[in-house]
Amino acid sequence: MRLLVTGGAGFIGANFVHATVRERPDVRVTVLDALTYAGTRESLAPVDDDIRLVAGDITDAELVGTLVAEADAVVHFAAETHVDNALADPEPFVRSNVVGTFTVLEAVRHASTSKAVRLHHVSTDEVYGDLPLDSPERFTDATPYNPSSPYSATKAAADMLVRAWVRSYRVAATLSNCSNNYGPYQHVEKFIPRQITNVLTGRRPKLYGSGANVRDWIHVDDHNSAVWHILERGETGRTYLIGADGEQDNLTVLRTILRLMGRAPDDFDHVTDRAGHDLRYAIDPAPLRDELGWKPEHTDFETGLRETIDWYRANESWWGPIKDAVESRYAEREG
Ligand code: NAD
Ligand code: TDX
Repeated sequence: MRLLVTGGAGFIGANFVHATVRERPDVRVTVLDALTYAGTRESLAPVDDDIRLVAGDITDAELVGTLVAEADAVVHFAAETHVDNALADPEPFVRSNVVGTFTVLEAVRHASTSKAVRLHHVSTDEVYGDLPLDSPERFTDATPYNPSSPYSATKAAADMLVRAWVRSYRVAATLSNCSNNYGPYQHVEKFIPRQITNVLTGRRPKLYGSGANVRDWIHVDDHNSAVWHILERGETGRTYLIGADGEQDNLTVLRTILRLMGRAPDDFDHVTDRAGHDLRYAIDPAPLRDELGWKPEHTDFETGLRETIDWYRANESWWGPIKDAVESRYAEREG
């Protein structure tokens, strides 16, 4: 199989490429990535000799058309992904997430006139908006879209384009909406790596608001094994929700990090809350488990977190050079 992976130099995409090279020697991987601030060649260094990396933008119709024409399948991860950045400047989110997904869809549509091309579009649970705290309710594929932030609105728009291209042009696409990922190679702007690297650099971790907001954590390798399940066994046109029953409030996650890193439970700062901060996400992954037979393997969050802390400890060369700049930007916002 010739597989095109957009956004393969980012957090989830790089882990997906590593796992694919490790576990599927029959797959030839090409990565298309614009190498924005969030994507770096270093994340693909361990598989350098096994893949082709094309530095380019998913809004470049000619380039995307050429690469899709060479592929049997496309997994589309590329996007602007950070909610705080979207609040500060939404324009790149509209461009990469909406126009970029449109460009990928058009390339798949045109290539599909002469051969079969399978597309998997990677999306987020944030398209569903948020749930009340302390309710048993979870998102399902029947939950209406209700995005809160410029980030989630652009991901919702992209999902709608994919659904329309399936219905109108019979593009052979599946979609997935996953909950919050954690693991190695995640940008230090995101919650878990930010706090780990704050501790490692002698800074105090920063908690938005009271920390009561709940996220449904999944290890990145479990997200990626679900993507492979859907690519191989999923039904075209279907949306699959990916989650691993990992609900935790932010304060609890932060206290676990502090304990695993030998810090006192209150050794952190409360900072200005995020505007429009979604309260709670929770996924019901039943169809993925029952129909496609997927199950997560990294279900012990504390073990996964300990391994993630060890990875950041051992890989300061990967995150160290950007840490100060990320914290300076945060300091402007957080006062
Ligand atoms: P990331 O920000 O770490 O990586 C995104 C990658 O896309 C980067 O390598 C970047 O260079 C690339 N990119 C951005 N704009 C591009 C463009 N215009 N052309 C080509 N490449 C471009 O993000 P991530 O956390 O790995 O997320 C990957 C995908 O998974 C996204 O679609 C995101 O919405 C989705 N997702 C993420 C999470 C999560 O918890 N991180 C959860 C659910 C879904
Ligand atoms: O310093 C922080 N302190 C803090 O309390 C940061 C960066 C975040 N937070 C809070 C905000 C959220 O409630 O932690 C939670 C997680 O924040 P993020 O890591 O920014 O993730 P989130 O906004 O939940 O979105 C993530 O999951 C869904 C990804 O960034 C998205 O790309 C994905 O779609």
